Amino acid sequence: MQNKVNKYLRSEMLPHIWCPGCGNGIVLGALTRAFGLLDCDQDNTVVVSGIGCSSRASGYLDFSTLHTTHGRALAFATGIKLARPELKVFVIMGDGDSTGIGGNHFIHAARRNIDLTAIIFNNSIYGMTGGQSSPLSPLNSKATTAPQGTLERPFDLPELARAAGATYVARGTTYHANMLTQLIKNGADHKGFSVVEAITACPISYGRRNKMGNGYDMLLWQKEHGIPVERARKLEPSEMEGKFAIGELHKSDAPEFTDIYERFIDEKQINHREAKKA
Ligand SMILES: Cc1ncc(C[n+]2csc(CCOP(=O)(O)OP(=O)(O)O)c2C)c(N)n1
Repeated sequence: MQNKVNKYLRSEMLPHIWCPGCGNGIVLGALTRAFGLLDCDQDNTVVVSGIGCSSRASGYLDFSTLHTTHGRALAFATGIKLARPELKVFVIMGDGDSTGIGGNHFIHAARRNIDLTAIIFNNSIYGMTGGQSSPLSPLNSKATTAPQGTLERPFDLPELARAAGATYVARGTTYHANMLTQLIKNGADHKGFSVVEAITACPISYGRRNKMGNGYDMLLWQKEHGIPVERARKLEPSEMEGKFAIGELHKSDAPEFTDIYERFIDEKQINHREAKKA
């Protein structure tokens, strides 16, 4: 498997910039193995990212990649997909990138059900800028902008995605790396807007401030708090308190946006030709 996926990495760009204990490399590994399972063609796959530690992942991948502006990865990806619907487009974003500055693009990509696979590296914090709270920071967690703990409730990202119209929604963690690989692969196989939340550790800007230990301790935390969705659905809300479901959380069928758009263009061209003939 490793030989099969090495070709997807720009090894000349390594070593990566991530801190010791950061989980982003595990998400990148899962993503790379998912490319292998999908047998992705490097000439017909595009990886788009926003700005942040996690968004640096696109630079390590050997595809046509775009490292765009903060919060705008989905806008760039939407343009690419509309211009070249035959391309497979993956979008890498951080929790701040996707639900803070990019929250508007996120809900509208979901609303359109455009065929993109979004992977959200959720480290609960704005990592690159040193630890400001994000819309996914847990209630009462500490950040540079909330030294006594944030008073704001976080989004439940899968619920937000599903309610906005995403037709494939999953959540994995860096502890459950094989599951994460499979979730990304299934998301990419699904036609429509797919969202895979990857819970990842930021020991430096989040863990340290919130007394969660080092990268290893934070992986164990994921192991203890991530409950497979089949089991989570049988538990009482009180038993799920502080825990989160992992696995495929939502899957549905709905018209996909580039299909709708192409049909619309075809119809207009036929009408235009007929009008010219008459
Ligand atoms: C328009 C704009 N605003 C603010 C910034 C500064 N900035 C760079 S990265 C970042 C936060 C990234 O956090 P997140 O998306 O959670 O990704 P992480 O670094 O944690 O992976 C911010 C605010 C910027 N680059 N551009």
